[in-house]
Amino acid sequence: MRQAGRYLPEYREVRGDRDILETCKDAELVVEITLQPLRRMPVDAAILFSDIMVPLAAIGVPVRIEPGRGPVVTPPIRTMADVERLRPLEPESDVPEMLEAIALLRAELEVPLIGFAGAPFTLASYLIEGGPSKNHERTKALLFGEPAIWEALMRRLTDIVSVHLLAQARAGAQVLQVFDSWVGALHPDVYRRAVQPYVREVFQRVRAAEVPTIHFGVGTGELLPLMVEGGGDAIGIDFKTPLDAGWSRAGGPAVCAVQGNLDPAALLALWEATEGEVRAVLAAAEGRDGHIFNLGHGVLPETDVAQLQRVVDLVHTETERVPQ
Ligand code: 1CP
Repeated sequence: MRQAGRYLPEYREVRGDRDILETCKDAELVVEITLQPLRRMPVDAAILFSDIMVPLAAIGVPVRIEPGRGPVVTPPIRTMADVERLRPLEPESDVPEMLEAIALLRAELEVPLIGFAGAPFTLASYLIEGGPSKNHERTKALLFGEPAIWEALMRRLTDIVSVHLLAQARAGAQVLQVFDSWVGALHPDVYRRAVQPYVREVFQRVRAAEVPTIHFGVGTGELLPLMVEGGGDAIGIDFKTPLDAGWSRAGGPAVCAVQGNLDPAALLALWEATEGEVRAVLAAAEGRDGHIFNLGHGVLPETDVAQLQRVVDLVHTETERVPQ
């Protein structure tokens, strides 16, 4: 999840006041930061240190990540002329450091490496809003009011995202996660019409990589069946949706695996309370195959590492999958 490294003092030390997008262009730093959480606890997979805005920065979109805020795009992208300036991604020349870091990581890691990208809608929302947004109203206004611009933008982003994911898999990523973090802002009918076709194309193109895929969004209780249709071997269930009900809505274990869904805020409580929440997630999964235990969204920066370590141990003990 986003900000995985942010709760670690060693991450803050390595980053210093360097810009996160600059950090992503240094293969050795990317390797180091990706490995940091694994040195602290025996999680079952590593997530590449990167950000969903990396491929957009790489094709020249004026984006920076503001500390404490997130991605800011100035000027934002709102006209057909703006959209036409988004050129295709050429991973070998645009994100060579990321590909190099993936290869280096594969040589070091004993657990699978997860590569990722933002989904077209979530990327579009940053481009159109110009930054993080609560209600995504400009994005929706464009989607409703300027369908030709919306379609052109989503087509270009679909291509960029697919090419970016396929390159990560070729470089060695063993799982690919697609973050459609903000898609929960949409009515299901709007999702079906204006988002799902593009997400489906991403998953169809990525199938060529022959690696498992995860499809994640927040506030998606109403969208889960449509997200499953969009694609992904596993569907993320956010922390506001009961895992068992969400899994049923997604079609159940015969249709897809699920990832989730501890409330990240539960990690801030006393251990007894945290433990109760972890056990509740495990109980909802009922030990069925196809449950990937995870947080229901990104880890909060103020989280105590010891709490995460205890959660990892508890999950391993309870699921009898303690690594050797
Ligand atoms: O090690 C890790 O943290 C994993 C690498 C990672 C991932 C998977 C980062 C680094 N970003 C992401 C994905 C990401 N980035 C998502 C999708 C996952 C999610 O929903 O959380 C999103 C929406 C972003 C955009 C983004 N980047 C935000 C959110 C802003 C908003 O709209 O609320 C923020 C705060 C960032 C900055 C960022 N990216 C990553 C980190 C560690 C940080 C924190 C800032 C920093 O350390 O400087």
